[in-house]
Amino acid sequence: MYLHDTIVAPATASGPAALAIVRISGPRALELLHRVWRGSSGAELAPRKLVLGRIYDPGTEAALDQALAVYMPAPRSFTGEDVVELHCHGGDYVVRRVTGLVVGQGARFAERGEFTRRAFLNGRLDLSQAEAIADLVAARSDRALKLALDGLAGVLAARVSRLRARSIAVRARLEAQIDFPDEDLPAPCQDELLASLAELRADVGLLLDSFRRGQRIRDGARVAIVGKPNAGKSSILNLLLGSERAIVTAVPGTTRDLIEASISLGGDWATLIDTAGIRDAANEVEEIGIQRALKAAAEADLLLAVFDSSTSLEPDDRHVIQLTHGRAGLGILNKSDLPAKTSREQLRAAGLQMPTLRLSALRAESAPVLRDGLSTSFQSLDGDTPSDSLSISRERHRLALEQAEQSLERACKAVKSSMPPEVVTVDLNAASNALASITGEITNEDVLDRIFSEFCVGK
Ligand SMILES: Nc1nc2c(ncn2[C@@H]2O[C@H](COP(=O)(O)OP(=O)(O)O)[C@@H](O)[C@H]2O)c(=O)[nH]1
Ligand SMILES: [Mg+2]
Repeated sequence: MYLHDTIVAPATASGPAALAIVRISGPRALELLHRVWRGSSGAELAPRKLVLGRIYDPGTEAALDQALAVYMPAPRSFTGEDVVELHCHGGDYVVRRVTGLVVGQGARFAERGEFTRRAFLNGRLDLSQAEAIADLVAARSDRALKLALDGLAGVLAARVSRLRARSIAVRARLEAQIDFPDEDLPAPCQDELLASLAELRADVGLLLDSFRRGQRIRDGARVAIVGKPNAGKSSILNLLLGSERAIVTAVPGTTRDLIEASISLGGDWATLIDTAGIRDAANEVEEIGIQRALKAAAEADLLLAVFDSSTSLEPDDRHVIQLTHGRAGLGILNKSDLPAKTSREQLRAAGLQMPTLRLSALRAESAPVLRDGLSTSFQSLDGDTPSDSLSISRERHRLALEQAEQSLERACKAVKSSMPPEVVTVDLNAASNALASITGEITNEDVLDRIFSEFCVGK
């Protein structure tokens, strides 16, 4: 029944809105439209033209809504099938009724991501482009949007296809050798083969290395706020959020569990994690909180290390400084409104290498200074990677590239130890299949089920 039946679902989110779109796709799309919708004053439906009309209940002839309809005939539609859209008024009840009418006439309610899945199965887009649609819908920053748009434009697919073509070309050379086994491969040919394999492996490795950056762009950077109790960590979180998200008190050890909140910073999205103060714990609950703080710090992309400038440096501060070694982030010398007992120079002498800002978390004017500092830290995470360079951001892509890299590594070893070409081609085949799984040239139902189940209904 798959692909032969006609599906329907709202393409827009629920909740009151000016408009809502109900989408129908499949061979009976146009017929079903005509059963529930009629053009006003005899208006005829022409492909790709919005026409005003009314939706009727075919059972009772009662009018349900005034709606625009548009018909996109196969194969030049999103799914590659006949597609009809009804642009109705955006009330949940109206949308439910209209969808119900279409189902009543013989359509099936679509599964999650089924429209996009059909687009993939009909060759309208490859799997990486389908995933990019989900990323586009979920994007929360300019950079995430750009990454998703590149994916949708097929930038990743093209890069992966080129890598795959190269691995197929090497295999073709080897196969020529299998066909003429009497002719020994001359040494220069072997060197050339090894060089091509090593170069291909390095290029797969380059794409693989972009994963952390891509993931950071897609999901946002994780910023852990660390420091001894009462340094002002929760106040820094609240300052950045512009709201009293975390409880702030003069009692040391107030924050026990991790508190996460996300903010948009320039073209980036960041998740801030407020943690328990780091010190020798007074009790078991606090100790658990401290362990969580240390784990959050270890996993974060950036650290905001907060120090209380109104107190002298203590062993707890030195512990925090140790955590920052080799890490990106910012030092905050907080409570600049109080007389200073700790200076930037003292922090530096104690081993703090991160750039340090002196400010007061209680003053609103500190917020833009802190945001600027954080933005600069974000940029430093990219190192010298050009801002427009392609990154992979999905675990599925990372795994496939890792498989390809390992297979190419084995192929290199096999050539070096003069294994028969048949052995090398097995590894090359594996590499090429792993690459093909990214674009979905080779795939299976389970993988498709997993990918499309993260879509919403109607997408
Ligand atoms: N004077 C002054 N007090 C601050 C500043 N930042 C935080 N505090 C106070 O220091 C205490 C501890 O702050 P809090 O944010 O809970 O620290 P945390 O334990 O590190 O999360 C509270 O009484 C805050 O009001 C600041 O910049 N200046
Ligand atoms: Mg706190």
